[in-house]
Amino acid sequence: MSAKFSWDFFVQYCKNFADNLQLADRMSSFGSGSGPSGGYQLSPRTAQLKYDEILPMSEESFPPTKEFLMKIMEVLIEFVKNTNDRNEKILEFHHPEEMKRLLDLELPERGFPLQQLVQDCATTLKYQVKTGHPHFFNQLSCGLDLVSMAGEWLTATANTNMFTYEIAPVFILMEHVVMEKMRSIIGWETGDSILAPGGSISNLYAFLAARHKKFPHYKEKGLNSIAGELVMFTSDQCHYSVKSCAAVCGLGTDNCVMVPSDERGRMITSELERLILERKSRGHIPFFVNATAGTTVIGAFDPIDAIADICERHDCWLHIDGAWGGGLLFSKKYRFPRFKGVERADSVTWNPHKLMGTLLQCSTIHFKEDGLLISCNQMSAEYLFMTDKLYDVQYDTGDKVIQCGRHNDIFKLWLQWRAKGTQGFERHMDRLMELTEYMVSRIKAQPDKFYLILEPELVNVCFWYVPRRLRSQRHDSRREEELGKICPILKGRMMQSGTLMVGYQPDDRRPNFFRNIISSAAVTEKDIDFMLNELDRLGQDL
Ligand code: ABU
Repeated sequence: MSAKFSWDFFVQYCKNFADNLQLADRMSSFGSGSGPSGGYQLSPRTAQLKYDEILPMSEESFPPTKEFLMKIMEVLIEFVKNTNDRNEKILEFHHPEEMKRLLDLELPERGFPLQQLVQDCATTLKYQVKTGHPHFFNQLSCGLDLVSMAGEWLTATANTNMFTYEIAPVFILMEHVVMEKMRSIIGWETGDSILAPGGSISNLYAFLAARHKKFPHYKEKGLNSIAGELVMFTSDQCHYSVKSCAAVCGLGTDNCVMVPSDERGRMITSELERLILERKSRGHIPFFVNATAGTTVIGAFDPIDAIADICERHDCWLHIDGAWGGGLLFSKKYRFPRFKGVERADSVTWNPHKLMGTLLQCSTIHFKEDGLLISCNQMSAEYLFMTDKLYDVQYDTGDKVIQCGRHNDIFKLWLQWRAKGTQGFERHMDRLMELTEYMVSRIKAQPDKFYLILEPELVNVCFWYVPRRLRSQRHDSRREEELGKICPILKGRMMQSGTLMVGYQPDDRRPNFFRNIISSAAVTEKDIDFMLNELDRLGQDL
């Protein structure tokens, strides 16, 4: 793509966006209504129009079409404003039955007019959790990056499918550029990549490519082409999607061997080798090892370099599930030792919609070897992937994947990268890690109120809140049981009050504990102080 083309495209996009904002301002100041009680009123004439009286069905109707879309834009921008307002609640919680009463979810026989649709949008966002709120620490994907969001708006407007260059020429080229850049950050000069619908499916692509590489006849001959039981290995802290590959792809979950992890949640490599040898002695075929770079709960990094040595000795494919931790590849400060040896992997999953803050969803899978994806997944559907098209058909990337239609997840990432630059992403990673260190220091400074479970390797801070009655008790398994019971009650209070969201879960070593995630660019030290104080406010009588 030439620089000129992308610049024109960007300038035009910004102009349109600015025009729209001005119009929205004008409409608000004319008292057309904004905000939850303002009702987002359309003009009387436009309000009662139906969907078939605006574009594309009514060709003469551009003014009401524009008015309708601008009003929707107003609803969205108000949500953005509220999301970033620390005095606003994160959510207005209602139990499902109560929520059903509050919402009108009816699908009518005859369609509603435009005014009702505007209200439907406003009501939907009124009850939606603001995952971009600075006090939302609940999920791996937090935050609302506004450039990426603008990209998503454009994507929705362009409404194209990513299977052929024919219908998505700009986006396909963007995908090439961004994927190549991500591979170079991993440390590969060649290779191939694709965007997939989520980290779990990215991991599945890695599994499929690994099996295809070792058993190229599987594609045509199926199970009969493999004389023996295939076995895969992953740590007992891995994301469940790795085990799901074994179920989905015919190995059976008994052939997804869970390798024990150490007290920090990292795979014990001596155990990996022992288990590979044990399976080999039974005549099985170990072929795939998954190393996790950032486990979901604890944020642990498996020792990639040592695992790569074992994979080389036993001829196993090495996949890195960096769906969560992948963003740290940007950081010179935090990349090592966590990702040491990553360039030795055969495939890497990396989700920009997590640490990088790209809007959901944006998940990538990268392969060191070029050509494997297409060879593994190509079905050559003649109605889509004709080889005699007027352009170079290697750009018809749709035949590399097992799905047909593919959502455009690249533009929002490309635009975000244009805004931040590679350095901006590096700064973002360093900032998230610094905030995590700040949170740890604040927890350590209040040992009566909080108990840090382990020193984080990533932005997951795992801890217990200690209510007043348990503060003088010795910390042992009995106290942990009690602290575990506090978590769901305190989480319930957070949601009822709408002021804070922090996740909790048990793991195989301990009862419920809080897992706080700092992956939003909106968070500051003050928000971390707020979080700890609010936990104490909500929980001290427990
Ligand atoms: N795919 C893992 C997401 C889990 C979380 O956000 O907590």
